[in-house]
Amino acid sequence: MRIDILTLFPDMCEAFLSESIIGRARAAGLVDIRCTNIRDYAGNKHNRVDDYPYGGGTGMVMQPGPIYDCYQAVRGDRDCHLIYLTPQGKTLTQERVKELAQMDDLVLLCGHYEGVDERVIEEIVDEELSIGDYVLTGGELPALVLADSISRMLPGVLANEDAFTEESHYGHLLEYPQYTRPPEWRDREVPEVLLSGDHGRVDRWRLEQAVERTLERRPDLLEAAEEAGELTTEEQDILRDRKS
Ligand code: 9WO
Repeated sequence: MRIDILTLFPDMCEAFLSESIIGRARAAGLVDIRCTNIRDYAGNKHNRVDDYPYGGGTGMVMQPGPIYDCYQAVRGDRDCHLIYLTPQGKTLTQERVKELAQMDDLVLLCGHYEGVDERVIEEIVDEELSIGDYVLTGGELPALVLADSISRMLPGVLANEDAFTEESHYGHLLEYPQYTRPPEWRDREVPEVLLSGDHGRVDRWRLEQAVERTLERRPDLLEAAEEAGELTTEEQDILRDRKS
């Protein structure tokens, strides 16, 4: 899969994408992520890409021309899906991440200043996505969040394909608590069951913890899963045991 990020801050994006698991995945050729500077398509000698908003008001708006030209250059003759990261978009979900991970050519458009001229959004944007209800100074961090969430779903990117299967098993539940060495730290002990070596008891305990946490912190997730008939019989048992 190829992901292009169109941004005024390619170095900031590149710095994140060169590190850790995504950096390794790129080096291994598992995902092709490229950052392109919209300013390279300013088309004027002062390299201007923004201007005052028609109708007045504070700040600056990104002009349509450089964004359009940048996109056409990056696209070439490929058929791309262009996503604009904005608080006005639909909220990103893991389900949408999995669907996007099936696509071949994604382009992520990062806005800056007070926004982007509406006409270029109408002209080239296929989808608007938000990563949550807050405002940032630009779309770079949301684009990196999206690129990260998609990349980890690609075959071979995660060391253990476990995270994959676990995720589908615990899809509508929050994660169970995790522990590592030492077995005692600041008077806090690792739950005995995890040291028991009894995999059946461990699995059961983890599922109970996941259900307990979800009921406490995100009851909406369980309700939705129950509604959609997505609860396993084991999960239904735990919920029933708990109520009695
Ligand atoms: C800033 C601003 C200042 C004064 C008056 C109006 C204003 N609007 C904005 C604004 O929305 N700026 C955005 C900054 C323009 C598009 C890129 N920016 C952005 C994207 N901020 N937050 C996001 C974002 C994207 C996806 N999910 C969450 C947040």
